Amino acid sequence: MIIDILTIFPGMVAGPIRESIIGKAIERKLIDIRVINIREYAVDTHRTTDDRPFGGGSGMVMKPEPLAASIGSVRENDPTARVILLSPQGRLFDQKIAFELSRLNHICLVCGRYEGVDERIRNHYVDDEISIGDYVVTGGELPALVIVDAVARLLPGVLGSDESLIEESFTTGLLEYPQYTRPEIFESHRVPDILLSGNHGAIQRWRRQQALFRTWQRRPDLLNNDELSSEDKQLLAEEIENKKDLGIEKPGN
Ligand code: 9WO
Repeated sequence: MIIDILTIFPGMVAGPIRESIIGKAIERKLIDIRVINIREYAVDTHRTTDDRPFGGGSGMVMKPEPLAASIGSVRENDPTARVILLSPQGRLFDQKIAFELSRLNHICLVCGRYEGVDERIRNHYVDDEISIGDYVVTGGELPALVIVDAVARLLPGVLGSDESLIEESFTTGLLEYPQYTRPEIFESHRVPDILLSGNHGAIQRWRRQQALFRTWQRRPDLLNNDELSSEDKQLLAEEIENKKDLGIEKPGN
């Protein structure tokens, strides 16, 4: 897979990519990430990438020409590349979109800065617009890194075989069950007995029940009741009763 990142701050993305599992995936030629400085496509003597908004108001807007030229250079060597603008107005990124992108041969992530990009870029140069969430950041670079990380780890061979198995079991659409490691007693708090029992059937059942309960308690939006088996419904109902008896009820925060 080829991932192009268009930015006026190439240093902001180069470091994190080099230092992560993505760096290893690049060395192993599983991904090719090219960081392109939009400023190099600005033709005036000062290499200007921003200008004042028509209609007045504060702040600056990304000029269309350098963005158009840099996107154009990507498209002309691969017309099939999916050009994606990172923007608070985009569709909300989730694991389903990560899978969708991981199936493409070439994506081009365009990072906005200042108060935004000229609307004509959005309308005539961009194929797709993605947001990583409803909060204000100073530009698209960190959101682009989030997407690169989430997509890269889904490519065949990027994760080790152990991690790939874990990945599969996480694709349940539920939150994680509670995890413990040594010591058995930490600051007087014990690991649940069942995890020390050696009864793998009982452990599996407990983990499934915990995952169901946590999801019900903290992220009910992720629970689709129609998709739960009758055993899942029973496990969840049982745990809701258990926790009620302990005085723990919704909401979980
Ligand atoms: C403005 C805004 C207004 C109300 C609620 C949330 C809001 N977020 C923003 C905002 O993030 N403005 C941009 C900051 C202006 C252009 C440069 N910035 C930016 C953010 N580029 N890309 C993002 C971004 C944010 C989240 N997901 C993907 C990209």
